[in-house]
Amino acid sequence: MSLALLLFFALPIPDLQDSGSPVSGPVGLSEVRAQDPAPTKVLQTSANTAQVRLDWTSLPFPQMEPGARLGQAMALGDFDGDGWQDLAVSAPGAVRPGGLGEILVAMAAPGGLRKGVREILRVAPPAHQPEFEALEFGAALCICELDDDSAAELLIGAPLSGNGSGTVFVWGIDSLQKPAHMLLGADTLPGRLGHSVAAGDFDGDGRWDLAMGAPLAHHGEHPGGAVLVLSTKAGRRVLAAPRPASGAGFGSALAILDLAPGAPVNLVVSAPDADGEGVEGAGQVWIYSAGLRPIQPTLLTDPDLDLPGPSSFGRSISALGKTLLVGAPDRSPSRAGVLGGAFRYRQELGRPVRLLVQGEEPRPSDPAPSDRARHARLGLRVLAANMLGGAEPDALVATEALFGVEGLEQALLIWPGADPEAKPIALNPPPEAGLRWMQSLAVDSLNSDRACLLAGDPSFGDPSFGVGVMATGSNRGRVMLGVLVPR
Ligand SMILES: [Ca+2]
Ligand SMILES: [Ca+2]
Ligand SMILES: [Ca+2]
Repeated sequence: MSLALLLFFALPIPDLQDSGSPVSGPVGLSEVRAQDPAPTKVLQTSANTAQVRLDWTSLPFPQMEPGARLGQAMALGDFDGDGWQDLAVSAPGAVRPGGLGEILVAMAAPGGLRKGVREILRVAPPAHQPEFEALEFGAALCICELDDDSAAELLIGAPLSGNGSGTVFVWGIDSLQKPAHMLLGADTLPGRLGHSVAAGDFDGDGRWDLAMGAPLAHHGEHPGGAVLVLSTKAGRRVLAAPRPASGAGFGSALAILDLAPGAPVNLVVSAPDADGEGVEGAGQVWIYSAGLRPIQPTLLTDPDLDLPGPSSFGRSISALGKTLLVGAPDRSPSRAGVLGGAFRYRQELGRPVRLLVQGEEPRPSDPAPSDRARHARLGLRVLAANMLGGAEPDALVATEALFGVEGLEQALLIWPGADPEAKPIALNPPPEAGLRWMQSLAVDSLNSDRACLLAGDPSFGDPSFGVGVMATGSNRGRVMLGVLVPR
């Protein structure tokens, strides 16, 4: 990044009230709801386990200390510009001189991560600020391009820094040996700033812009979260929660929707704790038009209007190209228990086509259907990625416990993108999988003849650690690489 650009980003926000929030209320909202005539397909979840499996190996990161949680977040990017995607992984609980959190970057060997790791770089927060500690450094990561060279930079959220105000760092400018640079200090937009990060050219000037979620922010008269956008064309802007309500969690997750190659991208912002019409915690997802034009963003909500409880629609979101996935892990189609769900939207003929992926109803023959179903939480995490080789992105959907797949406590399902009618494939977990073995996910499909899945497991650790009812393992964490092979 040039010094001028850094200074541009470092300018103070003149007035949060006049920062150009494009929304003021519900007037003119374009809502996609159940009555939308776009076709809805309810896909089956009877997972097909017969086709492929993952061949797992552990990436050679050094062993972390207990509580480090390596694998909490990850981002794939070519940080040295050699053409092979490297992997940045955070350990936000690692104790370091600059605070809590460290990022390890696995530099891929020629041939990609699947062929090996050439070097591990360590990125810690700057240690020279005695009055300031970075906390939960690396809780959110994404790649960005700030200096227009062939090597990616890394955007790093540290949402608990500054008493929970939140800070954002950037790493990889000029030299990979330099520590992360603080891009935004505490109190820029207090409220867990950096809980989520995303980057892309929102304003259409050809240069990358940055977005950072602050889901607990109160922006002027707008409680309920906000997103800070650093636009190369328009400067700093704050997107406030479009329907102001405390606790909505607007900015909890961000995604980039790229509907037309070469055109500015759309910014997708979720508010998974927002109330719906008569339903607490229904959840919302907002799509801001390319160019961040001052018009109402598009609202997506759970298509079922009569859900009995919270849905948490938007707890996880992921986009690739024109495909948007939305996870709703708390949705319950009946009162039998929490099953969860995930939705796939694709822009076709100017109207999103909604594909519904819904958790299974408990079967009457099941001995304790409600207990098992309550923990399903399908859609806890979603990832749109090219993994199976089709023309359309595949949908990876994680669940805490999938009812009906033998032997899997947590399950990762993949719905082929090429054939929307196809049944999902249940991917086998790595050996000794921790409780959250798919906390973070990425697919490296550019550098290998066969795609590989990267799974961050911050819960991994010594099995004997903390024996007892509350035993959670030592949470050292690890990162697994799974190569898709025929079964
Ligand atoms: Ca590289
Ligand atoms: Ca660069
Ligand atoms: Ca731009």
